[in-house]
Amino acid sequence: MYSSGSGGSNMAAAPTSVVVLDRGNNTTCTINLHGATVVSWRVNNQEQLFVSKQAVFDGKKAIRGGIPFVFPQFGSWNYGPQHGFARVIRWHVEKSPERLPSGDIEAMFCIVDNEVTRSMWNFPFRLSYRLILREKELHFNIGVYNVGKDVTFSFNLLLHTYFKVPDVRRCQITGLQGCTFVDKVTRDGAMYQEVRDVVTINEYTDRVYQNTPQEHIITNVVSNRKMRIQKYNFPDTVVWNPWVEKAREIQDFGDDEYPNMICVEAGHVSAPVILLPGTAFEASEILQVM
Ligand code: TA6
Repeated sequence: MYSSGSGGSNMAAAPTSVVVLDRGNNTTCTINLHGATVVSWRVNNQEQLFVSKQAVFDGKKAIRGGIPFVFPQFGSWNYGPQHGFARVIRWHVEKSPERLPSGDIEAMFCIVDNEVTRSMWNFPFRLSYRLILREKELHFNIGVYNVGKDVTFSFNLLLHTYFKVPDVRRCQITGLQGCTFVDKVTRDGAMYQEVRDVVTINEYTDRVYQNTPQEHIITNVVSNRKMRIQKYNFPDTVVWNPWVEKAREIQDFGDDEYPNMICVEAGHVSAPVILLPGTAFEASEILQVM
């Protein structure tokens, strides 16, 4: 189902196309074609994702919240915008929402290289993004194709997921104990090791955990339930909360919003993916409300 409109809470916006997967039972997933950003995932009418009240939908910058698609660069980039171009360009609908025999809803989105992307990153590629909405799960399957014949390219890939939480100070994240991480808060570029069995957030946090396990659980998400993250071919996990000081600095983020979100992001960012001509890279993630 297509509808024009912002696909987010801020209605005063330039119309962009929005695709809605509706499984029934007030279980839906809404994708804004600007960046193929998932801007809403409702399970039994409970919104699982955080979108800032100050998010803009003018098609000019990344949507602040939901699940921005980070490619081909994670972090600052000399050749283009921070976190790459995928989250700020318009995607195509490769397959409109369709009910599968299982009752789940599937849709596919894609981008291919064009003069805009080549002006920043001069490689021929195709990026395919398949979403499946299940009863209490959202599945993401990503394919990156090097459609060239003679040039190898490398890239980062990450799903920058903003989970909605009643109070981030009550959340616990499992599966990070023993992992090394880069702490982008200290910016000393040093490697640290996580000693806690569960990671909690009580200050400005911006960490890239490396070679993390396939599964994380976040406690005390919406309705005090748990969110299970399973990831495949995403070796890294980024944990971010801007806290007070950074929240004030981010224009499209409310000063009082940081307690109500936590970013736990599956990605391939510590080392780039190196893709030979004519080959593909696939990664997937499953989010499950427990
Ligand atoms: O994923 C964490 C992070 O890399 C932080 O360093 C912070 O910059 C955040 O992404 C948001 O970045 P953005 O470009 O969307 O403001």
